[in-house]
Amino acid sequence: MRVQMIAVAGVLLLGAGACTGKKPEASGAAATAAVPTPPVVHFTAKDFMFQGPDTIQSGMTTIVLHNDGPSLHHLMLVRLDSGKTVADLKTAFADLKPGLDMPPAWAVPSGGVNPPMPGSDTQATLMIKPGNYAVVCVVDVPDHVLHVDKGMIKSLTVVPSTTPSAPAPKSDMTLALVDFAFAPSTPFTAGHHVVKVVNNGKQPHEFELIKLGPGKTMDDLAKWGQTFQGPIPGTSLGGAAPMAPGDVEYVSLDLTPGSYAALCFVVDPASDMPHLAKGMVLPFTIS
Ligand SMILES: [Cu+2]
Repeated sequence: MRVQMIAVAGVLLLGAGACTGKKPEASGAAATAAVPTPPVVHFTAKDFMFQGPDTIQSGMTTIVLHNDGPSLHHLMLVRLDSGKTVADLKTAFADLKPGLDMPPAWAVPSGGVNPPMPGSDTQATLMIKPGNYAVVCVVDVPDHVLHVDKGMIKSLTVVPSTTPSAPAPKSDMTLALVDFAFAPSTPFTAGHHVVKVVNNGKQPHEFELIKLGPGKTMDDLAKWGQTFQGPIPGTSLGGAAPMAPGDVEYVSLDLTPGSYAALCFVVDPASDMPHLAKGMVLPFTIS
């Protein structure tokens, strides 16, 4: 993940060089107009705080999340409407009853990056509109206290970009999120994929990808999911943090043989049940 991140940053640096008037060396490749790459924004999650920029520009953006751990953390963007502030959101989260992880209607889940394992990175690319946002972590492992209530909330101002947005990344498969299931356009296969994640549901949904550890089963994962005690029986490979209906996000994955599960932990307000308990689990195997 680190290597990939550095490669992306390298492309960005090349782009920045072009903007300051430095010309790329003449070559066959230089004759073809380069497709602009979305800018990369880096955040670090720690127990229990975020480090990252206070202001970014709008447009297609790649968010890289580094987890300094030791806990699992994700990064969810929450757009604040109706003049509400990060302080209002803090209060709203503190007032939620245990088990509910979704903020009130004026706080719009706007995607982000699902958890990397401690010491690693995950990333996602999405169109970010101008506005006032909070960056939050609503993971509640291991004691059912939301990390946002332990300090993992930070304001992020998105100002209108002065340059045209980079185009969306090229995807090779689509993963539709519906109420309450995952609907991939093609089966997941080994290798590198850019997955276009689309929320076609009426509720917010997320895509969390876990690769089961050797000898571990879906039963082990379900048991862990009931109590969150002990280490996760696998590896969190990230994915797309909760997105509003209609939202689109692009997730890069490198898949190797093994057993996997796609999960959505968003809570259904009608039943107070996490979507995974309503069927939003997709186990799959790559041979
Ligand atoms: Cu869901």
